[in-house]
Amino acid sequence: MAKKYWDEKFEIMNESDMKAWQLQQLKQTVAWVYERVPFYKKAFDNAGVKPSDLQKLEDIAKFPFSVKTDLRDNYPFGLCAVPMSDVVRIHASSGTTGKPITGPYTAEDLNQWADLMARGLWAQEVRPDSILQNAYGMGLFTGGLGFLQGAMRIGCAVVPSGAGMTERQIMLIQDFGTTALCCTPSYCLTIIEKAEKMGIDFRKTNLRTGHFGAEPWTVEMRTEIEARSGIHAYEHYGLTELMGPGVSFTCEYYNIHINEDHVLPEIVDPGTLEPVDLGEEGELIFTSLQRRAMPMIRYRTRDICALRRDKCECGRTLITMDKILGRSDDMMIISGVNVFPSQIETVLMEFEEVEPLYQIRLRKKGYIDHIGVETEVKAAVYQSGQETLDNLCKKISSRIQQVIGINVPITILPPETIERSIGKAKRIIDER
Ligand code: ADP
Ligand code: K
Ligand code: ZN
Repeated sequence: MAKKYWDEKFEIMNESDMKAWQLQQLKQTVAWVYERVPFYKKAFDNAGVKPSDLQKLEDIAKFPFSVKTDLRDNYPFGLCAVPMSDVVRIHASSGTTGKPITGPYTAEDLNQWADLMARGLWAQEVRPDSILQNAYGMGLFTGGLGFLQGAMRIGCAVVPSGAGMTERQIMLIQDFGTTALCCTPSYCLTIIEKAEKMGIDFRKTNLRTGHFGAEPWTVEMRTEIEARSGIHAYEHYGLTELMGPGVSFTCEYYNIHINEDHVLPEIVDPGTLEPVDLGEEGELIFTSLQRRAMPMIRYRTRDICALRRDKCECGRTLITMDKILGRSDDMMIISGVNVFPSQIETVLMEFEEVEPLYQIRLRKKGYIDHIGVETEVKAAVYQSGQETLDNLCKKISSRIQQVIGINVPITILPPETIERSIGKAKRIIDER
């Protein structure tokens, strides 16, 4: 019989065993960086803590945080804990927000990463007889090679199509009988839109699962993808600083399980940096537990979500995280209200007339930030006259007012105006 879990030992480990495992790994990792990375030695010394202060898991709270600028200040390899002779690969972030973040790996780091990717993909129905089309960008970005290695570990037939050339993606799905599609959720929507224009229904192909990640997307967006393609839309989450994708993955119940045998999660209040309770929203913090080339200690991801330890029907005991509300970098303060693009997305997706395409224009009037939301509507709706469109804009505005509490003007752009994403969609156009 085929196994249900890729790594049963850790995926269904009970909480106390997991905590014991985490503590043991944590002690080793903290000592590892203290001895090898001057940045951490100095940071620990300044905070008056030493690796031996770590007696129980909660003691992690005594250790200093690390942030993106620490990586930038030590660019490119200042936080690397091993000599280059032990590094076998170096990835870098796509640089959404400035200079790239580097990610060096030892051979064992790569091995573990591949295994974690296999764990997630296995939970998402990928098997040796799957045909997996990997449309994440190949190269420096961790997405492409991360998914490739995980799929190879399972032994499925990988089609490394890379990002872009959308018509060719659709041809490959049809001709090769692709069963699993890996890409960003926004690129999947680009592919679906193009297929619809070509008169192709993915329900009539072998495509069954999508493995989406690398950017925030709402439940409403996921539902739209599933309704328009007939696939089950699974999710992956990760960041270059912590290896890339492979930090967490959804099971069939859409719960996002964190690979907590490899990364220790915490949630803190982004203002006070004090830990918050399970179920409470805050900034996600991770400490590497097994990585050796560049272990991160209490790394502030700037991603906002909550952690939960609820029982999941899939049987996995791995802690879960809520869907990411957004990055704190993308948080806008409008009329004193904190707004994330995902909140706008949720409202827009309530409207059947609206396409899942939008951008938020951020402007300054005097000292105050204002936003305007631009979206596209279905072609038929667009042709139905200015009055209809004006009414629709009013309806969307008043719904945003009701849900988020701010007044936002809506502009409906002509079809095909908003740039179609092949990777991470750009939601905010900052004109300040
Ligand atoms: P960059 O910072 O250049 O985008 P990364 O590829 O390392 O480089 O991006 C990691 C970030 O992408 C995460 O911190 C998070 O903000 C976002 N991300 C990745 N996966 C998801 C996901 N499933 N849901 C929401 N956001 C995600
Ligand atoms: K195979
Ligand atoms: Zn589950």
